[in-house]
Amino acid sequence: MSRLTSRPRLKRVLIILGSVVTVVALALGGGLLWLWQDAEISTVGKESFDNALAIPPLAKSRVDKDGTRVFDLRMQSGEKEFKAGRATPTWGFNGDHLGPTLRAKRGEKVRVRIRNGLDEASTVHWHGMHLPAKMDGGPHQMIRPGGSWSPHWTVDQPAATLWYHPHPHGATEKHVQRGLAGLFLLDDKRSARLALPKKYGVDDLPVIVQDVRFDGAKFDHGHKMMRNVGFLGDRTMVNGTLAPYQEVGDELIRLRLLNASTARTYDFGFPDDRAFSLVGTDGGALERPARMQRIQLSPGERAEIVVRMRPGERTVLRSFPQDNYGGAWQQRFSGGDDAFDVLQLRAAERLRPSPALPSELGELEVPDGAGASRARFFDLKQSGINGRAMRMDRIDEVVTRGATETWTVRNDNGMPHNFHVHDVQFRVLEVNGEAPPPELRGPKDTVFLPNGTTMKLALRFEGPADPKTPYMYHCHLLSHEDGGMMGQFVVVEKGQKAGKPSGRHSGH
Ligand SMILES: [Cu+2]
Repeated sequence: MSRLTSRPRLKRVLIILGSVVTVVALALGGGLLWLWQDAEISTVGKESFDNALAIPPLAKSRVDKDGTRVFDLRMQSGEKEFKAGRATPTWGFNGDHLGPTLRAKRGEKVRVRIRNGLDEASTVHWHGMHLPAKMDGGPHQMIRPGGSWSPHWTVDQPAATLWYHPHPHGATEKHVQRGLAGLFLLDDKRSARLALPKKYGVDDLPVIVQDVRFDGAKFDHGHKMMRNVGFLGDRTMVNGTLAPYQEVGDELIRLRLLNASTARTYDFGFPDDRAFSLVGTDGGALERPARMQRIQLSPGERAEIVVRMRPGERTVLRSFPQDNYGGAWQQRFSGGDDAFDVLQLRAAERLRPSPALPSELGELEVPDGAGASRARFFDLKQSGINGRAMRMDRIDEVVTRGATETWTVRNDNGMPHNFHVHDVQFRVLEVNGEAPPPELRGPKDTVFLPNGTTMKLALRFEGPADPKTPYMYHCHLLSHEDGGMMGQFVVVEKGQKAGKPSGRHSGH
């Protein structure tokens, strides 16, 4: 009897089980499909371009009795209307959002008097600058709320587009996202002589690109599911301007592109695929202009490009989808499939003639690896570099002043990373065993390493020696950096040992 009834019951149970499994599988599949489709962002063709681009003002400075150029920066909180009638809480330098453009010449002594008017401790780091470790503004040079700090150094490097931003251990992403960032332009005799567009805000435009997402009037800094690169916004702004346009009146326009986003990598170009000339990378001029149609920049990287305008035209600086993230999954969830209309350029009906670009820009000062005395290896993992998460009281690497070294950096961590080294401009010798492309042939301080990339770099450490105060090397995807993807090196005299890191907030 029981055997006769158990068969249909078993069948019913199997049918129900099968249905439940099917429903769950469909739901999971549907959820994944939704996540996959929801992850792709495009603002192409959707931007109104009805806001005039803000040009960060040049910072005022004065020259001291001893010839030092002195700047004042105050970190402060405020509000800014990115959208009319909606006040967004922000942070800025000498204003509500972002900061003025500092400018100095090679050979000049500079001092920046910084006051922290925030209710949180922070730092100001000079990204790309060669300077003593104590002046670097890394996590060991914290400025308490209400406190001040006056780093000073002598500019001794070629003309370049550098920038400044906070670097407090564990909170850099938040401080940059709220608006603490600005440009630091360096000039030299060569840059004064070269026939490149150089009228700031006219034919030489600062282009600070950041992605944002709004929650009503407020910034939404939340990380979405699967985005292990960190924060990815759903639109871009330039110099803090949403939907920006810029009127231009010259044939040749120089764009100083800075990716000041926290995690997003862009691939810049124009909708008509016009070629432009890359004239500079992170640390200054290339040997000669390189014609290209796209330039990829990961967080922290800069590029100076010169683009030719046609009278009366409107064109758009666009970021295109990227296909080199090392896999479809990473590409989708790390922002590689996204596209943005970033900045509209509106050319006047009659354009002022620009001189032709020089065919040679000059010699590189970065080392070529000859006579390297030491090779080091860096394995990039989100959990830490070379298997170790950042510790404020641990020196990871000790380098000798004046030494040239080669650093091999590898990412096989299954997600994009990049690599930034403080104090130096380096040369990329190899990318996966091959000669680097033109955009990696200039002076660099930050390089993009998608999964499956190994780069060999040549670096020279000129000092001064300071065995107790470290410089940082780290991933510049800021939530990775905050999470411990950072290490410390000191520069010492030959035979000298590293000391214990000093600094008010060491041992964090
Ligand atoms: Cu990273």
